[in-house]
Amino acid sequence: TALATVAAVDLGASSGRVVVGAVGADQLQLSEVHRFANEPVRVAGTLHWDVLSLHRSMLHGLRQAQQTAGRLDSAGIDSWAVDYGLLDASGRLLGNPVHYRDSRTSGVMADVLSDVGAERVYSSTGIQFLPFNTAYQLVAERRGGLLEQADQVLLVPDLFGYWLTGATVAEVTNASTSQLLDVTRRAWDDELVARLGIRRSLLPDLVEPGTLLGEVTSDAVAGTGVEPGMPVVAVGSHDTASAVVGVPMGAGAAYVSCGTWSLVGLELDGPVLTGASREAGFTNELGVDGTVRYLRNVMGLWLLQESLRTWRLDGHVADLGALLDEAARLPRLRSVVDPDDPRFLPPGDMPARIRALCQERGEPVPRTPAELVRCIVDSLALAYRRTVHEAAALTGTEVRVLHVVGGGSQNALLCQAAADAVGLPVVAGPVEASVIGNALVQARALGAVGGDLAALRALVARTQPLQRYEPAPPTVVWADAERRVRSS
Ligand code: LFR
Repeated sequence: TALATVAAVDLGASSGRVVVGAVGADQLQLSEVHRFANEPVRVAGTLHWDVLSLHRSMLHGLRQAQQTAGRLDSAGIDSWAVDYGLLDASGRLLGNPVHYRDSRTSGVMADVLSDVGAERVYSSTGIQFLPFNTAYQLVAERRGGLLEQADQVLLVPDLFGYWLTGATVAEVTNASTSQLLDVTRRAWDDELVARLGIRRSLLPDLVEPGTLLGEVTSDAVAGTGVEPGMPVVAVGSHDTASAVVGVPMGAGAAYVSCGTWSLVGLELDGPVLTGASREAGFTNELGVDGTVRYLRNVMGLWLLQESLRTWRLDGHVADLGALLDEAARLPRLRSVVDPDDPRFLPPGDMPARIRALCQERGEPVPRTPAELVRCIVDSLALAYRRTVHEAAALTGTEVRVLHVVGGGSQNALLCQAAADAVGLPVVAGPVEASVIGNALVQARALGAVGGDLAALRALVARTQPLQRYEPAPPTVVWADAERRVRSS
């Protein structure tokens, strides 16, 4: 039977990777050929992504992939959501793409919502109100004047796809995070776009995952050692969309896609657009095969990543493994915070911010790095508990197991805390769920594997190592801690 050899390019907020996937009816083998840091750069007061460096790293990875595999049947790209590049009429990049954690959007969402109304926006888009959604970034961009000169807006994975093939499209799973799509029709909400003062012609045609974008042009790879002519397939180009394809779940499952963010929720057949859902902060992002990712963004490992960065800047040797071991020996739930406090969003001194919030809330102030790590892990687990319970209640789902995928699935302290907090078994893995979802959608488009998401997930479950964590017997401590965090 057929075997597809594909390159999956997965760009996360803190690192990118190019992985060769060999995918067949009973085979799913991955080999990472290139991994690189994704470090934002602040220039003249604005926080940018270094897209050219990412592009060069991707090309380097594709060359490695072609050399390792001999020949590649296709490539696919996924990345973090909401951010974009602007192209002028001749297809050149206008300005340098801005990071969603930049402060240029501050106050924009409140302005837009007082104008258009949260209900109007949510009942069509189903997207949670995050200040950095593409919609608010474009309004900020309009105020800055650059949007007038632009001809097209391309979301990050679509921008890299364009640079490889010349095709300008908007892949729908990622486009849905813009908060400019009608989630029910899976189409741009033209009326909303107009009300925000965004020219409709800026937005490219939508494509579903599995669509062939085109072939790598010789011009795109001149002088890089990459062979032109390779097909590029649109995958679930939102990293979370690809990750959810890679969750080896069946009915009754919730998931945490645990990387820089923790995306916590369920897969649904259709959106939930009620007022209760809007107020609880749930999003309905579009998924592969007509599905909906019903979830909430929890601040995630960002809190740990930024704490480690702060300690290292201060000249400390901060080793995550050692800190987690030390934290595991400390009493749990001594200090907890709401990880989604907006003050944690921008880059900066996370330990100081966490201590300040503990102080304000009357929580014991964590002093040592290990105490802070314990506080972060417990606070994340507590947020997972609340989110899983709310998602179940809002959708009328009975959740029986929690899957944890992504880098955080390797964090045993967090996985056990999640099992205990939610009161359900945790199945951890795969680590590279986004890469797997990316590779599977390509392989299916090439005809090497068939079937629906259930069949793709069964292949993941058969081939990937998974680790199970049983919940500790139910205690009241998590419920008490939840009340502590939520009391005003
Ligand atoms: C995860 C993710 C989230 C999105 C955030 C910002 O990497 O894609 O799904 O909300 O990054 O783009």
